[in-house]
Amino acid sequence: MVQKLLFLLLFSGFLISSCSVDKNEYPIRENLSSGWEFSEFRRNQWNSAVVPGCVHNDLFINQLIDHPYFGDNELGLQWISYRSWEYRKTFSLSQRALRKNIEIVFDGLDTHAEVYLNDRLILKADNMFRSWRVPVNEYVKQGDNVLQIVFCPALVYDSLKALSSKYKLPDHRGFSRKSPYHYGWDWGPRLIGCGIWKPVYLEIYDDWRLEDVRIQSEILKSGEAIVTFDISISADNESEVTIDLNIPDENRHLKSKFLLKKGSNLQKLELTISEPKLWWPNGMGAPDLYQAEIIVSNRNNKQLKSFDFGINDIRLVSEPDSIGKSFFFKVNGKPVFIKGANYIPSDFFMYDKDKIRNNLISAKLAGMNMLRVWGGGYYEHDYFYHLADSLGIMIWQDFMFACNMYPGDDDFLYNVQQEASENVIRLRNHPCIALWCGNNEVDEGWKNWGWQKQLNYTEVQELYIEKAYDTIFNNILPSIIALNDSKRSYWPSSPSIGWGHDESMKSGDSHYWGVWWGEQAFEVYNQKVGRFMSEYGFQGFPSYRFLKTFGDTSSIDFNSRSFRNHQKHPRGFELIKTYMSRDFMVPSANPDYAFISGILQAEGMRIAIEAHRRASPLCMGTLYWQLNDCWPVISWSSIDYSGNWKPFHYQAKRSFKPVLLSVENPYSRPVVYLIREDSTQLKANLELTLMDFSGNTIKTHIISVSHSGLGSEKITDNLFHYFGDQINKSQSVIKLVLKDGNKVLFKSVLFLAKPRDLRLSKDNINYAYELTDDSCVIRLSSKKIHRFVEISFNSSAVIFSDNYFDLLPGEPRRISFARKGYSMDKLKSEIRIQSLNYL
Ligand code: BMA
Repeated sequence: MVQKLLFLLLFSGFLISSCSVDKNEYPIRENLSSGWEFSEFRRNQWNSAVVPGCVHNDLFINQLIDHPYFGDNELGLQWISYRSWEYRKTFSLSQRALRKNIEIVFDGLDTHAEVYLNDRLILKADNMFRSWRVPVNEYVKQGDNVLQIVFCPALVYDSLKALSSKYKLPDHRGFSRKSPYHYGWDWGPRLIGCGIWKPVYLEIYDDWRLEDVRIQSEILKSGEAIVTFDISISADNESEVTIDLNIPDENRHLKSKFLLKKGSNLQKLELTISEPKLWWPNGMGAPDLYQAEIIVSNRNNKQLKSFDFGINDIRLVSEPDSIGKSFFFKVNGKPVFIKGANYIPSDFFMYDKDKIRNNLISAKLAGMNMLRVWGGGYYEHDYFYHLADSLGIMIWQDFMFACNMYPGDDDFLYNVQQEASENVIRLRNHPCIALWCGNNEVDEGWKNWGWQKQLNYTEVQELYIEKAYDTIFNNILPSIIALNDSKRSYWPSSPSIGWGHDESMKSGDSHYWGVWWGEQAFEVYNQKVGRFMSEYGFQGFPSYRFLKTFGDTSSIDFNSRSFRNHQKHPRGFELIKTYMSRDFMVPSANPDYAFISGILQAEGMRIAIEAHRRASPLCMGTLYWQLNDCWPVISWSSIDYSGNWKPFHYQAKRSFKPVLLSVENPYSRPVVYLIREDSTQLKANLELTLMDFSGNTIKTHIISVSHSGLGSEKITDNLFHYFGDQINKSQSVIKLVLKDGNKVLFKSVLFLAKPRDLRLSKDNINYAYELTDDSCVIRLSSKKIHRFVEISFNSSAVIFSDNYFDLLPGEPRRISFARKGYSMDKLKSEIRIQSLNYL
């Protein structure tokens, strides 16, 4: 019972949903999100429903099912996907609301839905990624109105389509425009639900409507910026309006009169800003934003839109060069090395702002400048992009197609076209958007995964499939970008070439899965470096504390069905163990196993990230798989579903530092590289100290170092040359300190043998606490060297200034974290400190 309660608390995001409605936007905006009921279709068993939401959430909050995330409940809940579900609500309209235009707007319906208003069909929806606006004047009346939505199961729709289609798809989910991951993924459950997943409301107005404002900026050579505002207004008839544009930060105000014609209208306003504050990504400068407000008005009507915009120029440079074809980003004219990760939905079912915020802030804290919104999830909520704008995180935006082939019939193509235009228009004003990408691993799948044979395609079917691919990814999507967001780049498929081909290391972006899927050693990452690494990864367990909430068992039983249900990769556990036994002693106790698994992941990913950074400028970016989880699971993520940073996230923060000393081949022939993001020249000293595990210096050596700025340079060959036979690999380390005069630019410690071969002492770690007004500080020290020191709380996830670090004798560490009301007593009773030494 206690477990269940804890589980409910942890997953409270599941229960809470929120929608933000811009109150100023329209004269009358009637929110229809409350008072919904739902029932299985024609069962007439009505219960209250949460909108925005989904059927699984509604069944759960009405205690009709157990929580789908808990244990192996998912497996017993598959019936939900095969049933039709019905939602209804009554709303009342006053005489005053019966204006010339009454429209009902659904920001998102998941997915195949028929909508009835007062028993008359007003809409058939078939795309989760589109919104729907329906004029309803002829259907509404003064007083009570009944809105009813019937959702038909996507699984049934997919099967029927498969029967009538010219060809089978590798996965029938491709027939529905619904989040691919709902059908199950190698890090997520299979729970194919339905529901009103985004806000629903009425918009009531007379005569005309301010539809959209498109903002484009251009930075001129003179340093000035021209900002244009394309204002779209739809009108029932001719009338004159006044348009006011206010930019308070600049103290600018533009006013113009405009004659509306019947139908669609476009009015352009232009503004020159003489010393613009540019939007820069994290690490390059501030993500400056301007506030703007547009008011359109005449005697009877006044409509307003207020928004932030940024002035920047982000381009993908993909050009033939001596190696193959480059792939890098230029921001405001400057090439930038991309550091980041792939993003999946932050919760399987519900929109959870807190989780999005925690994930994005964690990305920023780790030094990231880009996230890739991966094509198997959904186009993220507006909040996500607003936050990315304000944090300086660039967004690589996939269209929602992943690991499958797609139909090419007219209805499907039309649907895709509408979806793509709408989402490009919704997102294009965000300065964070860096790239539009057609799909995830569709081209790679078609060329390398053997679908042709498995599905026995005829030649004609193959031609149809290729034509559909070409139409969607080489025609429809790029044309939509050209029309609606022409300054931004489009990339048809990620990766551009599959990882089995040498060419993938020379051109375009690469997903490298030879490590993990191909079971290659982590060290292979040193060779397999392409021009831009947009995916690679390795799984790691989340904390043991969190694992214990996955199911009923008080300890983790790897063989239990309940626990295994939270590992979705068919060979996940085996692969972790195989890799673990290569570098670590495999622990028998479960808490230790979880700890080592986390460190194993961090170590593997350190090798990958640093290999990519060392190869700059040949390689110009690294986006690991994956930042976050959408439910409690063992996966490739660096942040678990509860928001806690795995050891990997702390390592990513260290490996993404703007100044980094990175060592290749530490155990055999350590070669040191210096990576800097500053473009100035540097002359510095590298102090090398060979020491034993008690901190005694065996020998020191100083190397003078010069670095020409921006990028990676080798600064010394084989470190072992400096110390010769004084090295005892299992009992000594080399400390590296990079100094500019007395200023320490970077400091690290190099272990010379695999963790399992180190002769670490079980000597104590001493620690003391200190509370300030807003933070807690832990001071740690030890007489012997400690590898991978972990600080954890028993019951709360917090972000420490560092964690899973090495502790050197005579070099105490001071680790801080936000206090969040923790008392000294709580701290003392809940904090745990351990390291590899104790295992
Ligand atoms: C990548 C992703 C996902 C998958 C991951 C791990 O290729 O695109 O499809 O979850 O691999 O297998």
